[in-house]
Amino acid sequence: KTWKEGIRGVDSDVPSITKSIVNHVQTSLARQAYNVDNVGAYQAVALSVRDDLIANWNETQLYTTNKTPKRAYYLSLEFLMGRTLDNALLNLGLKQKYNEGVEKLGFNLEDIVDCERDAALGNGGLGRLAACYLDSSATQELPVWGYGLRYKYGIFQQLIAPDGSQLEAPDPWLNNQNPWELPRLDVTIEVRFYGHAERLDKGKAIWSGGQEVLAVAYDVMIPGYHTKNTNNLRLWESKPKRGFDLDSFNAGDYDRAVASSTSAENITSVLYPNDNTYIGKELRLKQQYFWTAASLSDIMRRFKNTGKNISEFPDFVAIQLNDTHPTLAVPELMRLLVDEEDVPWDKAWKIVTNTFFFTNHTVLPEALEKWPVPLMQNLLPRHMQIIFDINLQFLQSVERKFPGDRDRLARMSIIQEGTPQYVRMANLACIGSRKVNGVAELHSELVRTTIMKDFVDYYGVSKFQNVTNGITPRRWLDQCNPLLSDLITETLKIKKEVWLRDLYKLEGLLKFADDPTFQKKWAAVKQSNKERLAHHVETQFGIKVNTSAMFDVQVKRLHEYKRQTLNILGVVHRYLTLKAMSPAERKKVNPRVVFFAGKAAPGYYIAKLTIKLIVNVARVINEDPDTKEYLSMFFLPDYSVSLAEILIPASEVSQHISTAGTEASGTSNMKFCLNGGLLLGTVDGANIEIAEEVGESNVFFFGHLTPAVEELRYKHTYHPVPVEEKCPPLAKVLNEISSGRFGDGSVYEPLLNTIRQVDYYLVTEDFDSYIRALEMVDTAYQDRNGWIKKSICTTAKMGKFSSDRAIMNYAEEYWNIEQIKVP
Ligand code: 26W
Repeated sequence: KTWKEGIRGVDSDVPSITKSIVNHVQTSLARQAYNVDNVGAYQAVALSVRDDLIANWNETQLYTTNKTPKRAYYLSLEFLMGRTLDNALLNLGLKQKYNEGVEKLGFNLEDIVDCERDAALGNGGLGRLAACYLDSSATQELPVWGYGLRYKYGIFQQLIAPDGSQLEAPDPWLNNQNPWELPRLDVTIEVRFYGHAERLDKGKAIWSGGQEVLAVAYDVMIPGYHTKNTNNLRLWESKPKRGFDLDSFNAGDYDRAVASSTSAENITSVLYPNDNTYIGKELRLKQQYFWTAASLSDIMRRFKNTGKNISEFPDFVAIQLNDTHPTLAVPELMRLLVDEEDVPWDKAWKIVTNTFFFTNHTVLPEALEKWPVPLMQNLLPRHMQIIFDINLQFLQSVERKFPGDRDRLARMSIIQEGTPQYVRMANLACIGSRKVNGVAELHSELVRTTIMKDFVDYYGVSKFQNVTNGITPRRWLDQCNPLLSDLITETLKIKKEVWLRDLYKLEGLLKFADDPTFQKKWAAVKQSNKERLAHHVETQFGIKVNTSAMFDVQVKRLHEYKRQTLNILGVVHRYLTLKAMSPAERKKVNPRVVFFAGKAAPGYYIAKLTIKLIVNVARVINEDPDTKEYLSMFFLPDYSVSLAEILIPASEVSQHISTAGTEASGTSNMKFCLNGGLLLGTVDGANIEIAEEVGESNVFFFGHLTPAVEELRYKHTYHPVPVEEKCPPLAKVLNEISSGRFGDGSVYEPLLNTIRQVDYYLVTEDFDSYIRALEMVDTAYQDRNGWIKKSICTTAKMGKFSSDRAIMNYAEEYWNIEQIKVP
């Protein structure tokens, strides 16, 4: 008996695969077989794979529905899925056969795979984490559904103008049809906005009037790895309830009639491109309510179909809130229970607080969502009542526990007083949930001691836990780095599917860490991935890259707390040092290529200026005949999941250098290390746990620790010391930039002044130790075999960071759901 038993499609042979592809070309695409380009071939191949996914998905859903187990729902405003075809082929074990089949038809599978557009319905870490968790839920055969929005436009496409400015273009990712979704035009839900709420007795109310829009379901199939189990991601699209507003139409006001339908469609038009910065736009609140209302109504309908009693709701439904974005689900479930199901308030509250679980992903104050009460009152009058009622009961109970502590009440209140008042979504999410978790040990501790401190005092510490993030080793090793995956399989002498499902098995590599033949093969894989990246960069951007230099990578959203500035200032420092050397001295230097990529929020001025600085410094140093052999730098535009899949396997060092205490976890740090890249970072987020696993001698740590940060910031504000005094080498770097060495220096003053003045993220405090850490990297790299050994040992110890471990943690500790084997 093999894993293939009962899985639809996995036993197809090559002739039946080619037949199915040709069939789709002629029927679904209505094209002639001799008249197909790569894009057409991609569509036909995708449709052919989709047939198998649908069969498995159908059986899974049918079986699970009949079995009526407890289910978990992952509510996330973002799912950063990337491409699907390659992943689906690997999960179904069909890659080899499709390779052959496609070849027989005169195509190349890699080229076909490259035709797919990324599904980029997310900003960064939070959205990609949701995608990894879907992969792991399906692989672990857990009854988990994702719920999100089907944005017409994903994260914007980033263009870099010749002067280094970031430009944003829309991402119409659905233009060429999306074979991976199943429109469920029969699953539609009405969602109300505005109107008025009239209180009845016993805490109930009637909400009526206002505007009604329709939510239409689109289902995305999520295949598990080597299992029939195929889960569902349900994305909602907004539609006008009637094509036009009859009243306006009758009044002869055609424009207005059409405008109301446009406003309904606008709700799911575009993903908001802010990451870690809250912007209080009404349309964003509309998105949040539209999505939580549609999802909860769907979940409630599914629960009621089981015929269970409403009090059993939490025994059959667990809902994970991915950050505060879906927090309206708390008052919405109260509304459904109290107003529509006639459940008494207290009983309803018990159901609610046993259903929800809340994950916090950031402690940055500017990221915490708070909505103006007048805005919410107008858009969601009934929810505002419910929130005030929840708050009143809650504060009364706090008052009983801590009598007379007015400050505490003010801090814990869901409502922040002032003009206007605000609804604090994190407080509401915490009060409405059974458990609250952070995403790495340090971060969870910060949640307990800073933003949630009062709540820990009130509820006790056991409500506040940790689940360290994880990544799926299917996409982030097997798919993106097939050479390494094969080398590991051949070395461990166990089947690939075994270690890909139990990543701790990678520890078996440790005993080969000193083996010279293995080391040689390991290094050859890295070299080949460096060449793959170089080839990509050359064909896409027309830039030549020196593949014998060390590849040093920092790719992530541009943000001051992530400190791309530290990296670029370090590069300038290195450049100045090289310039001051004699040619003979330079020959001893380790050549280095520094890659950057990442998007800046369109309104984030300082982040955009950082990109401009990187691009313009790169222009100068890449052209300098004295140094270009030893140091070059590239900003790769339009960072995406697909670009990450090429960059990560090619990296020898990657940088995760946030100010201590600011990066909740980071997940790309795990991806780089899994692919044998070494970590250069601060003592922050999941870096700490990575170091615990791989050993401190295998990472390059630097910088102040979290407890020092607050005190240093205080000093910066009240007893500032000029950078010339504090850190002369950094002052020199800043002055070189100001003085125009990399183009008009005045352009960069606002950026440089953030460092010269308050320096909130402590670049001046960490610069010296950062430069020393870079030197340690150089020294370690000179010892070729020592370096390769570190690389092997790093990969070998990454077992903990599989998202399978993380998702099982949620399933067992929080959701209390069980694995289901579809027969
Ligand atoms: C309201 C604006 C906004 C938008 C997105 C605020 C906050 C967010 C996200 C929560 C930001 C985010 O993606 N956080 C990242 O979450 C990852 C997954 O847990 C962590 O690995 C990153 O460290 C964290 O920055």
